[in-house]
Amino acid sequence: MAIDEKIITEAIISEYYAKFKSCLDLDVAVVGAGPSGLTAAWKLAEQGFKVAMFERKLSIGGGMWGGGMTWNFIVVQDEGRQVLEDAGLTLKLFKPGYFTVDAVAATTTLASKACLAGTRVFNCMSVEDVVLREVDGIKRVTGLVINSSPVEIAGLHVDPLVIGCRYVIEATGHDTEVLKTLVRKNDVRLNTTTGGIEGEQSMWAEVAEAHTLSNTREIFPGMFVAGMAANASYGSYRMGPIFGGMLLSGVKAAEEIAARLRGR
Ligand code: 48H
Repeated sequence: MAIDEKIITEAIISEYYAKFKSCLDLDVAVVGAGPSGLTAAWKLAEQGFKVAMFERKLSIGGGMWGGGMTWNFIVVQDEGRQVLEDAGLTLKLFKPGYFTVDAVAATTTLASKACLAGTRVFNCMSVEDVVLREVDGIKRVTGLVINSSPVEIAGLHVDPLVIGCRYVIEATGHDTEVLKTLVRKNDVRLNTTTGGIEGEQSMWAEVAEAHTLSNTREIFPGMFVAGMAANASYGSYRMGPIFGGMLLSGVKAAEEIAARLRGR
């Protein structure tokens, strides 16, 4: 077959343009493609919601690839194990209640589930701000301000573009970067005890895992926090390379948002 490079270029332009254009009005925009964001995107997209995921890095998967300290296995407790089994992974019982799974297999499988369910993935895309609107007298996040990661990395002064959404899932991990921007730039009060971001505490895996789930909620109208960002926002602990909480947090964010979207 003769190959025309211009057709290859045209194919990429057309496909990307169509994908981007289809994402101007989303049901859910997920920021951060770590385990919690991937799980939430998978669970929402498989129900038919229009979901896009924005990830700064070239690869999706966040902090799960490297297991603990680059030793690439993760641990999952009884709670949360089902999520990986539903994705098609086989876990190995290490000791009662503790299961192991290859970190690369877990990351690629979750990424595959999210993509195959219909999530529109924008890797190499950084979220630099949110869109705020007053809806019925209440300020609400109604979209994301996005820019190409190479623009961000090069420090180029290039204006961003915007997508709209009913809900944002803030799944940016330890840094809670998008939530921090919302708080820094606007006179807003979060749904936390202090009204601000309470900050992450040191290691206490058992409490951290339970809190990851209870802290997964709508922290500001239109914005849910999930995964490590949930604990960092509500002042809870870290847990190291045990991932049940991350997975269940993604499931919970998806369930709560799906219920809201259906009720509207
Ligand atoms: C676009 C962004 C932006 C931005 C960040 O850190 P993650 O893996 O997030 P979680 O919460 O799903 O999983 C946390 C887990 O990996 C972890 O770190 C654990 C369990 N730690 C415990 C411990 O004790 O240390 O992924 C977040 C993703 C990353 O891929 C970032 O690149 C991305 O979000 N991201 N993407 N725009 N502004 N900020």
